[in-house]
Amino acid sequence: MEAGTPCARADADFLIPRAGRPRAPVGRTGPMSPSQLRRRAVPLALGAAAAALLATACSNGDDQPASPSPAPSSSATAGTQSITMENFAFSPADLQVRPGEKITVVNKDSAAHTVTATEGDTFDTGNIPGGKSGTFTAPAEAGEYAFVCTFHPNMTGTLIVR
Ligand SMILES: [Cu+2]
Repeated sequence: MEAGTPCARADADFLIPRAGRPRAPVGRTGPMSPSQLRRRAVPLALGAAAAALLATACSNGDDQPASPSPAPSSSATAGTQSITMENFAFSPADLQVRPGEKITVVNKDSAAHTVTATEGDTFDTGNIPGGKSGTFTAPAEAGEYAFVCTFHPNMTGTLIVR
């Protein structure tokens, strides 16, 4: 079914025989013969079947397929940590990672940026051109490591390793 197709539930509802629907005139021709009963029953059965089909197709189209496996819930898996550079700022500015964890750095600006440890040469992505991404590895020792973009000293952040 195409996305956005209106649900046919209203039509299906229309097809469902209702208790309140006017009945065929009674008493004019006397009790109905078995063949008359059959003729009268068939359209109703078809209508109910069509309604059921429509309802089924409708619910199948609207509902997401039931997924037996829930989405992974672990957030500290290696390789999932990332820093985004956007509008000349790091996001998040303070990132907590595990020792030795690999961190992806995505530059969404057009200008080049870096993630460079302020003290020593603990970690450094080097030049990440605009629209590109890079990686670096967190220090093995726990602690808080300030970092900066070497091109834009007002771009600062802290890597918290624990
Ligand atoms: Cu920069």
